[in-house]
Amino acid sequence: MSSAPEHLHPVDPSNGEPLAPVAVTTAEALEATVAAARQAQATWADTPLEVRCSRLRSFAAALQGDASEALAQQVAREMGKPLREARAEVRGVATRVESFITQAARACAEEVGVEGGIKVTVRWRPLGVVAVIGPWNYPVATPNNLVLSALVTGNAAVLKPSEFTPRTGAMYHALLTEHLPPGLFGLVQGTGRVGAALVAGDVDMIAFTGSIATGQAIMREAASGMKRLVLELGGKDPMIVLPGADLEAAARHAAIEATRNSGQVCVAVERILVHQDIAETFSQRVAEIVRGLQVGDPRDEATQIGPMANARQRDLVLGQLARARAGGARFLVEGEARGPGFYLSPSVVVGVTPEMDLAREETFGPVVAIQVVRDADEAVARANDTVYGLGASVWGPAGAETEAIADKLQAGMVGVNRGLSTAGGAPWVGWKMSGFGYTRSAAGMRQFMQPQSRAVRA
Ligand code: TXE
Repeated sequence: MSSAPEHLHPVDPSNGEPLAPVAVTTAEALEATVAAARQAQATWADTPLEVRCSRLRSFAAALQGDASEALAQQVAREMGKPLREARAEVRGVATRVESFITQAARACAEEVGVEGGIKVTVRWRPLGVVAVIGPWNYPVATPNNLVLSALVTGNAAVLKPSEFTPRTGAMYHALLTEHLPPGLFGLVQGTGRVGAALVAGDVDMIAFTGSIATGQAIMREAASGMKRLVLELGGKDPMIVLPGADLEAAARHAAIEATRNSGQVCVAVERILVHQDIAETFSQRVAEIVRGLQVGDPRDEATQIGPMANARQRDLVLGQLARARAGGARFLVEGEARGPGFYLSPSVVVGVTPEMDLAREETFGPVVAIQVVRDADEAVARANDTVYGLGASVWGPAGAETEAIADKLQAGMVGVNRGLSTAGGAPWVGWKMSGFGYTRSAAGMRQFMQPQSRAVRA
């Protein structure tokens, strides 16, 4: 990293116009931010859990009204998320605080046992400073999950937002840091270079959401210091649809969850595997719903699909669509790119085959990609034929038979006749190359902690 002043140049995805530049953090400032976090953490670790929780509660209480609306507007401006989705993202940050607190209380509880005259206590201690490196697709909710997990368990956190959403990151940081001791939650800005410098810095853990390639780079860099890792990486979530399913509910889920946030969702429906006996009816209904989706300016209240977040992502999706067409896929709905800005309206593609990159690579775009299968066994085989394993869902008759199919899926989070869910304190977790470590749930909180056993002769 250089010490010369540099800037990020974010762009408004709805019109391609430059937004105000954001200064990149210098090497010296990064070091000072991490050092301040480390110093503040020593006191924070000894601060009772109830006090830590009350700080988070006051953040949640403040994230209402004007503050909440300003943050949602910023998300819409910087990444093109339709305003009503952006509002839901921000609202979720405030409402989820209580569940972090509940899980942290479970995670921090000491375990005591006596055996052979020896009293053994297991204490869960914070790791120290957690580097949080965020993506652009949920620029508030995703870093927030990692930052709150770190803080509530007694760690300090230093956030590097995505270079595509730096101001959203800065606004979130300003709102939360007001409720915390000085220095405990730091912010650095920049591209992957700054991210790499943060990983290499004096941090104890890296909590990351983004691409597999970056996750691997972080893992390599972290190896020298044996730093702890929680990585949430890409996904290629399959949705299996079988005879006997509620086809209307399934079609609606497919259409909405493949195109929400322009498909730029970690657990979007990326692949549909539909049984041959219902494929035609299902696909036509999906197409009908998708045709009714409102594409437009993210700040327009009626908009359901805004622009894609950046030109690179739009072009990646257009490339996958062009190659699918060349490979013989058919478009029931033809997505169109238009400017100014990075608009790409949704597509419904049938005749997708397992070799197409539309079936193999993460698309992260507004595309419903439909493959036809002979039976449930073929659906399961294709669903699992991937390096990814984030989410999955299976739609069929209610009961044990459909649940038995879910048992065979290699994904961290599986939904049966619905999308996946983290209700009831379930973890947010990927299998195979979709993740390493996990969050939410008491066990997820413990990823941010170190168990320490103490044996005392009675
Ligand atoms: O990810 P990157 P991007 C997938 C999705 C998308 C692709 C790229 O397919 O098209 O990833 O997205 C920082 N050391 N997902 O560009 O490049 C970088 O500055 C440390 C899946 O956002 O991985 C940014 O802050 N940090 C997904 C963050 O890492 C580095 C969610 C993510 O950047 C770094 C998001 C380095 N060497 C994207 N290099 C999901 N499914 O959850 C970059 N960064």
